[in-house]
Amino acid sequence: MSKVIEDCIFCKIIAKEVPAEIVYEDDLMIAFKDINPQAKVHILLVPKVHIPNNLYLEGSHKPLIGHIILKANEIAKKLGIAETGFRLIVNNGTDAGQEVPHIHWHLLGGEPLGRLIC
Ligand code: IU
Repeated sequence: MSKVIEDCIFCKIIAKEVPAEIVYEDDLMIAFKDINPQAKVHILLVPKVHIPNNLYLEGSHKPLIGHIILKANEIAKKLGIAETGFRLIVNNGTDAGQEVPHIHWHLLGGEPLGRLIC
């Protein structure tokens, strides 16, 4: 069981103290539906360990990151959005609009998402 960080909503979801529509879970991560979806399919992929954002990742997290990225493919397939395409996004810090300081990957798809200028 991961340590619950006080006032971290995602730690509370992981600890089942706050409900969420979970689509996948294992020892390392949880995936649940975003409460304010920005696309037909909008899932958040969240490691169970509390890492505030990308800047806090360390070498020891490499297997965890690989695991989450590969699970994104599986979840996209399971939800039927793999063939039509999807986007994986991590917001880091204020300018990126990060609201929840527990690293997470947004998995978006199920409809055309528009083009990003990058
Ligand atoms: P961000 O990258 O930190 O901005 O994304 C946070 C997301 O978490 C955002 O899309 C919220 O709608 C979503 N979310 C949620 O799914 N459940 C919650 O209880 C809260 C935020 I607070």
